[in-house]
Amino acid sequence: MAYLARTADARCDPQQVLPGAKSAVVVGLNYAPAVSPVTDDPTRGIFARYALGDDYHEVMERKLRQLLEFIRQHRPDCRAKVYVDAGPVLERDLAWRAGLGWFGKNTMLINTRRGSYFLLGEILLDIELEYDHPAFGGCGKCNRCIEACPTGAIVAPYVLDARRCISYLTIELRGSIPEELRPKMGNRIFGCDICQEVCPFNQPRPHAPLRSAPTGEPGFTPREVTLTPKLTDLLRMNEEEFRSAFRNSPVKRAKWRGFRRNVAVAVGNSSDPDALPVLQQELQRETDPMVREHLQWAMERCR
Ligand code: B12
Ligand code: SF4
Ligand code: SF4
Repeated sequence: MAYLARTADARCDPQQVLPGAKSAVVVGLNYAPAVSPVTDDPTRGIFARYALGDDYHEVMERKLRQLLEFIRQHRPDCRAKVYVDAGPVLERDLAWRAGLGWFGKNTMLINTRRGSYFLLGEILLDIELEYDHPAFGGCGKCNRCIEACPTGAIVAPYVLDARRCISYLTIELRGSIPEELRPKMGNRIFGCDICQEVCPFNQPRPHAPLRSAPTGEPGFTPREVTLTPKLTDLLRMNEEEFRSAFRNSPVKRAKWRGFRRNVAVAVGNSSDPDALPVLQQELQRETDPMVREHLQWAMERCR
């Protein structure tokens, strides 16, 4: 994630991204699914909630472009930049200032009424608007996320060591997963929501029924392949099947070899002796040394 350091100056100063910027319209898009993708069965995989359906970058950008069209009907000459995740923008900081939520100790932006299962996007504008106030709220004495994180990635309240985070290890990391962290990853094969699953602000209460209420966005409907799939079925997939199953899905970011690496680690963590023949077969056809090493590790564990 060296790009974060490379673009640090621009991230801290929207003027460098849009000279003359005066406002940011920040939006949150709910992605909570109607069914839980979590399973206790170690022979099945868990995908992060945001990755169950279509790629949110495209879904959100479409909506933001519509919003920009509306703004331009009123201010045709305004200059603007639309961003979802990928731009050099500190999205959570802007979202906090815009009143969408406050910072949890797990570093997520949390909305007291809705929880944290929402994604951020923004339109930077060179016009002045009526400004909202920063969101008010906090975790109090709760430390559940810090205690629940299996890899110890939340090293202090509000401080995340991304190198230990399962989300980084399964999505961003291109090479080998450090061996000491593999057993702690369980069956999370793409992203991780554990520090959100345990958060009281994601549990619906009579006074806050919107917390984790299912999204109304049809593009986020879970695909069959992302709902607790059998790990050995995923391991048997070929590259073409992977591409077709995850077309227009965030999962393609892990790339084919990264995905196989993740599944191999989860199979190893399942300690399932029935997976041995599949691992053996995959080892025979796999040519990538990095993936082979993870398959061998999984075989040791299943034996
Ligand atoms: C790099 C990145 C990651 C990295 C590092 C995450 C991290 N915590 O820094 C990794 C790969 C680990 C990751 C994981 C995830 N990510 Co991410 N990630 C990003 C990305 C691209 C940049 C974040 C960044 O700049 N981090 C560096 C630090 C310095 O920035 P920051 O956390 O935003 O914090 C700044 C301010 O917010 C503020 N601040 C932070 N903490 C506090 C505390 C207090 C008290 C105060 C006052 C201020 C404050 O100060 C910081 C410096 O200005 C953003 C998109 C974007 N462009 O911003 C998405 C983003 C943060 N990720 C997102 C999501 C959904 C996730 C995952 C849930 C995905 C998953 N299920 O696997 C996990 C959650 C892990 C976790 N607990 O954070 C969402 C978060 C939405 C939300 N409601 O908060 C974002 C905003 C993407 C989006 N467009 O929706 N992510
Ligand atoms: S996403 Fe998972 S690994 Fe990362 S900090 Fe949260 S609980 Fe820990
Ligand atoms: S689990 Fe507790 S400490 Fe962690 S973010 Fe939620 S309220 Fe805050």
